[in-house]
Parts: sequence; C-alpha cells; structure tokens
Amino acid sequence: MAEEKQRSLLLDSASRFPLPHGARFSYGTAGFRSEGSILASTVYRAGVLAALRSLKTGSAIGLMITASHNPVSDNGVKIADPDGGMMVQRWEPFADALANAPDSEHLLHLVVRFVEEENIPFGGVQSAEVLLGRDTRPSGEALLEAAKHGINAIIGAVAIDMGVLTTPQLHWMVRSRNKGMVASESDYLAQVSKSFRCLMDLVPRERIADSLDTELVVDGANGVGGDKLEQLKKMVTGLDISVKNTGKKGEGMLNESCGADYVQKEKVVPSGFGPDYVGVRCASLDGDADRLVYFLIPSASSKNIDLIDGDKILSLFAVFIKEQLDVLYKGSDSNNKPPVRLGIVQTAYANGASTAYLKRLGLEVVFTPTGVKYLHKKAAEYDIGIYFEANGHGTVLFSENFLSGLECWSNELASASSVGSEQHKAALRLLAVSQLINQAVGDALSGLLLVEAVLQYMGWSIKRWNELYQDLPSRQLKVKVADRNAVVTANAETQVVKPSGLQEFIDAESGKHPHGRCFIRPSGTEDIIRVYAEASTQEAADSLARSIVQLVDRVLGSGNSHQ
Ligand code: 16G
Ligand code: MG
Repeated sequence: MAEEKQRSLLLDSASRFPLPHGARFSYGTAGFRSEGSILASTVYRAGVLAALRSLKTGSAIGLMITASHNPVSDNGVKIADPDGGMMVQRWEPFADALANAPDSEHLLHLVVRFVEEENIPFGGVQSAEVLLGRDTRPSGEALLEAAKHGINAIIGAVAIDMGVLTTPQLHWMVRSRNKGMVASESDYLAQVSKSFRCLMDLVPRERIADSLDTELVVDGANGVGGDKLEQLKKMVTGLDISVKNTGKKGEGMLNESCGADYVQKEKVVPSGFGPDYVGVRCASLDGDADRLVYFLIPSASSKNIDLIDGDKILSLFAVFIKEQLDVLYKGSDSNNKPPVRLGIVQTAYANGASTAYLKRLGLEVVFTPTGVKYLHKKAAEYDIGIYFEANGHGTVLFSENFLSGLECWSNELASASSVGSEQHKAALRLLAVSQLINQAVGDALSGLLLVEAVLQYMGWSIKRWNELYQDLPSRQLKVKVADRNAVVTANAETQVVKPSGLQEFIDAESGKHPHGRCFIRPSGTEDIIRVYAEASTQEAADSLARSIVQLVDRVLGSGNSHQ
C-alpha cells in the first residue's frame, strides 16, 4: 500500500519535469553540467537520487547546484556522500540512467529496479535527509525548487535548504552533521577563523618581528566566494585582505576574465587588477570557491602574471607539515607517539619541477587520474595525505587514527615539563591545521587562510615562496574528436593504451626535447582530447604539444584543434 502511494507520487511529480528533447546528460568528473535553462529535469532527478542515497546510507546527503568555473549561463548539480566527499562512483551509472530516462514511467521503472537491487527501504519506513546548497547563478533558484520536488517525491525524505554557499561549505556541513557535530554556516566560519587564529598565535615571535607584508588581494571570480571571504575577514586579525570581483553590481560577470580557472589557464592579469597591485600578494578563487591559486603581477606594463598554482600550494603545505613532523618526532621516546605516514598525491598535470622538488624533500609522491574523487580517495590512505591538482583543487587529509593519537600525545606534552616546548607547539600546529583545512573536499577559503598562516610562520614573501622551484614551461591544447572515448589511458593517464601506436609516437617526440614530457587524455567534462606537454623551454613545450595535437587530429580528429 505504502509502496503504491510512493509509486504514484513519483510518477506524478516526475511528469512535471520532462526531459528536454534531444538532451543527454552524463554525471562526468564532478556531477552533471549543462546550460542552466535545460537542467530542471536533471536537478529534479538528482534530488530523487540524493534522497535514495540518504535512505540507503541512513545519513544526510548533500546536493550542490553549481557549475563552478564555467560561464554564468551554465549550471550543474553534484551529490555529496555522508563523509562529505563525492558520491560513491558505483552509483554513477544509475545517476546517468536516471538523468536520461525518457519519461516518468521509465524513471519509475529504473527506481523500482534499483531500490530492489540495492535493498533500499522504499515507501516510507525510513527517513532521509538532503542538505541543499547553491552558488550565486541566477538559474540556481529555480533549480533549487526542482531539487526539492525530487527529494519530496521520495516518502520520508526531507530537504533542508542551507542557502547560497560555496561548494566546500556544503560538503563540510554534510560531513559535520553526520558526525553529530554542529553544521551551520556560522559554525563553519567559527571553526575556520578560530583554528586560523590558533595557528597565527603559534607563529614564532622572532618571525613576527621582521614582519611580513600582511596585504592580500583576492579575486573572487564574481562568485559566491567573495562574499563569504568578506564575512570571514571580519572574524580574523593579522591580515589585511581586500576582495575584488565580489560579484556585486557593476563588478563584472561570474568567471568572466577572472577567477582561478582563467588565471591558471591564461596566466594573465584578471579583470579588476591594475598597476596598483604590482608586487602585491594576490589570490584567485573560482566561481564556487573550491579552487585556489596565487599570483604576482611582476610589473606595471605586464599583462602576464607569475602564477603560483596548486602544485606550489601543495609544496608549501608539504614543507610546513614535514617541518612540524620532524620537530615532533625528533628524539621522542613517548609511548603515545602515533606512527605517521605522510603521502603526496598529484596528477599528470603536476609540473615536473614540483614532483622533483617534493621527491628531493624525501617525500612519497603518488599519482592518480584527474578529478578530485580520485585524488581524495588516494590521500585518505595516509595518516596525513596532501593532494592538489595544478588547477588549485586540493586539501590536506588527516586520518582519525592519527588525530586521536596526536591529541593524546599533545595532552601528554602539555601536562609534562614539555608544555610550551617546540615539540608541543608542533603538535598544536598540526591539530590546528586539521581543524582549519576542509577534511571533506578542497576549499579555497580555508586553503587561503592556511597559506597565509604558513607564509607568516615561514617568514616568506610570495616571491620567496614562488622561488621554491622554477616551473618547467608547459603548454595545454585541446583537440575536437569524433569520439573522445576512443582514447584509453593507463598509469594515472600518463600512458595511452588505445589507439595503439600513439604512445610510441608520444615517447619518440618527447625524447627529442630536454625534459620533454607529454600525455593526452579524454576530458571528463567536454567532448575533447586534452594534450599536455612540458619541456625545458617554452618553444620546445609548444612544439611538442603541437606535434601531438596534429597526430591526434590525424588519427581521431574532426580537423578542429585549438587551445
Ligand atoms: C572538474 C574536476 C577537477 C578536474 C577537472 C578536469 C572536481 C570537483 N572537479 O572540474 O578536479 O581537474 O574537472 O576537467 O572533481 P577535464 O576532465 O575537462 O580536463
Ligand atoms: Mg569549482
């Protein structure tokens, strides 16, 4: 009876969100993305999916409406799992099938079959909870309503609108709520600002004395991050932050000639940043504030910037954390000392100079395919896992085991004669980092505060930080192909398996240039093949990339390649 009621509820409500004619949706690397005006059925169905995922897991699930760094007319939707991470990959085929079901009958059929297979209590015996967030896109409001309809079409499911948020804020809320902790936006801001203050209080006095430049100018991509940073700014001291491209009237369009994606890919000064900012520490967020890069404008006449990308942020964090671990473990004979394995996770896009630098520090560096879901999973295998994509997605993960051990050890140090010792301070710093940096997903706002605290601790200017190593020149191109899935890769996208013969050609071409390295991969978000090349000179990197583009075009292409 209850199941009958559930079936007719779903049929009725689904028929109000018909699939647009000829549309095809794919969950992709980071959820569904498309033109915002055709996404209502997809977001409705994502609401159904999130409610089912909550029924299955018995935990709160997140649903975020955003298209990140893409143009303002685009939108998208992605699901956060109970731990605040990306939805488990096993459910992606169901997400695709649901999004493309031609009508409500098919949709119902898919749901009924799936709940049976997955043994999901269906028809109101269990409750479900979905936390909703959206970025500042104008299409977000209507899509939020579609998501609510999808959630309400599952009996027992409740939609909780958390408001306009950054993507990482929503992921953080899902994680906190499922851990039984406070999980509102003000709780997020309180935790982040408190742990930042704690880290700043632990900056050695002598380093404050020859005090660094506290001025920081942040490009908010005219997205949701700027406003949130304004709020955070009021809660922290010791920094002089000004936010540009806040998205307020007259300041420009979301992600247009600004934001982390633009700055990282184009390597030019973003809109709103004039000669006044030469030499000043600058940072860029993307439209939903899950990417962060820094940059420096070298001279008033320069259109180009010195980019400090995700690899360098990772390197800064790695140096700092390694230093704390070295202090903490040096000569320690405590029984409470937790074993620690520190791991660094990168993708093939990581600049070769960054990997060489990290290895020189004696760190373990591993690679995964592109996409946060892969890096995050790998980093979670370590006691401390630091992961970053060159494009600025990344965070530092601490295992529960290590953290509880560290807390015990820190308490022991506090109660013994070691209180206030360097060892004790190192433990407190690591604990503060684990509170500050988002444990659910990469987060530009908390990442930015960690960068700032570490620079203060090191006593480094942005110039000094940039000089950690010198990036190898690189070039990224893309090729339009008839079927991007014709390219199959292995070894974290560093090797082409299909079409055969391609890898041999890439190897031969790369071998012609000192430090030559090149790989190709099908994009997870666009219908193209991406080509990345690096070498010891820009000319060589360009020429290597071009020769591979020509080959890919010959073998697979539509004759249409560009940057
Ligand atoms: C998405 C991914 C990002 C990845 C990018 C690659 C998340 C949250 N975002 O933006 O990690 O670098 O896609 O795009 O996972 P591509 O496959 O088109 O090159
Ligand atoms: Mg983003």
